[in-house]
Amino acid sequence: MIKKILFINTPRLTLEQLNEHNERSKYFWEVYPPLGLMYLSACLKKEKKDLLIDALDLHIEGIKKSQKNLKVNWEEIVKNKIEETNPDLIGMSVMFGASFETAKNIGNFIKKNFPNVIIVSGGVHISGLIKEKSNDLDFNDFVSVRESEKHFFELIEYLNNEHNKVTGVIPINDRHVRDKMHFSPEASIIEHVDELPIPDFGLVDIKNYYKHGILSAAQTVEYDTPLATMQTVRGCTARCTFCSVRNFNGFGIRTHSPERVLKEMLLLYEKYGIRHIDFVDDDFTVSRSRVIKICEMLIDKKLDLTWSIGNGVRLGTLDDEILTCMADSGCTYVSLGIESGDEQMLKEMKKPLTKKILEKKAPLLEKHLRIYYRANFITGYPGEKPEQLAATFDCAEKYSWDWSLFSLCKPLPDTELYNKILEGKFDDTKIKYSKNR
Ligand code: B12
Ligand code: SF4
Repeated sequence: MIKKILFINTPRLTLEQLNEHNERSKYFWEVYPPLGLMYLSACLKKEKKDLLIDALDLHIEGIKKSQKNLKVNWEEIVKNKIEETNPDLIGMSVMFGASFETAKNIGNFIKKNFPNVIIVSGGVHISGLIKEKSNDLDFNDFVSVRESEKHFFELIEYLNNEHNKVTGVIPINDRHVRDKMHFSPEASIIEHVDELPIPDFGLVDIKNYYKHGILSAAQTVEYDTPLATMQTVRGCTARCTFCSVRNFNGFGIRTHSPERVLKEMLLLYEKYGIRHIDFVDDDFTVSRSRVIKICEMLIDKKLDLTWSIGNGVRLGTLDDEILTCMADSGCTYVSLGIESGDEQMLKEMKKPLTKKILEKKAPLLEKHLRIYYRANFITGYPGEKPEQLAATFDCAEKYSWDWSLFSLCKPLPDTELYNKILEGKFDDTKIKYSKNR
């Protein structure tokens, strides 16, 4: 019987980084509240009033210790929390390749020391690994794939013998499985996202996250600004080969209504004292009228609140009116997925961008200087030639982005690029790919 659940957000930081204790580590970390876990918690709390839910955000707990110059030891933090909360089930969020090794070590530690606790993982990275049927997932009893509000809820009901059908969950062993036929691996998509409850922002001490680090939009707000994130769109119109969004969120695109967006923002503002919200959406500007309505409602409210789009906006969706409206309503920062300055490379990446769009839209940014623009570029995409890389650097210089960020291409599990590499469709004999970055 599941009466107590402990959620664990696995850290992206290594012990080496955290135990360095240098001056930089005092304020330089990125601290994103665990939004996915907040959604799961809200769904359960709405329907299952007797369930006790607690959370351990190991990412921020590690940072807090490091900031006090204390040695960080994941196992010690996890052990103390399990002894304090005595959970029947632990739900781990494994979103990044960078957190996978730590997740695995913690999972194995729990399995060994608390063998009665059921371990369930979910999140983008672990969802991407499931097809590979690797023993690396053995620390789990179950893995829930993709968006999991419905899957996790069904699993809890299953474990409590309330029904016999679970979608989107893969049993890793049969310890708690009555019949394998009860499980179907296909993920179910939540079509009408406004039906989802508002995330349980109180699951962690969200009010105080800003005291330990920043969001990527930090250069546009004071360091003492209380911060939070929101997701208002699920999915993306594009299908870039290196990105996991299409395979993870499915082909459609689902947006929250402007009214729901405002309601969530007001809750963060009024109840939790948040003064800057970063939208982690993959396609925030997919609907022009939706964005304009959100901005107008914010302007009407006259809040002491700024906001940003820290993940990535499609340049082609921007125009004078939308940028004016965004800036007037408090937008301070926009991150843009440019990726390459070479037409052929953009085509290969299936990026929804052409040189024509770049030439037409990039100069707009110079007119809207109240917003800080970060352009994201990918270097080292398989097959990229030196002259194509040079075109990317030219593009970074040519337009007036405030910050050009260059990343090395890292094929992520279950993306088109990764799958092509596995199928041997690239000559990658000279490249060493890592699953764990
Ligand atoms: C915000 C964000 C960040 C933040 C940090 C976020 C954080 N919490 O720590 C920052 C800006 C720091 C960041 C950095 C990077 N990011 Co990032 N980021 C995101 C982004 C845009 C939003 C995450 C989010 O809040 N989603 C919203 C919540 C609601 O969704 P969710 O967490 O997935 O949760 C749902 C499910 O996954 C599941 N679930 C989650 N946890 C659990 C737990 C259990 C028990 C269960 C059952 C289910 C479950 O249920 C939830 C509800 O449906 C995602 C893209 C995306 N759309 O998700 C990329 C994404 C996670 N990032 C990605 C990448 C690649 C990076 C970088 C490597 C980029 C780079 N080149 O540097 C770096 C990481 C650097 C490092 N090594 O540390 C990839 C990860 C893919 C992968 N397999 O690793 C993503 C998916 C982007 C993409 N399109 O490919 N990122
Ligand atoms: S536009 Fe951005 S979020 Fe959409 S598929 Fe491409 S990289 Fe992913």
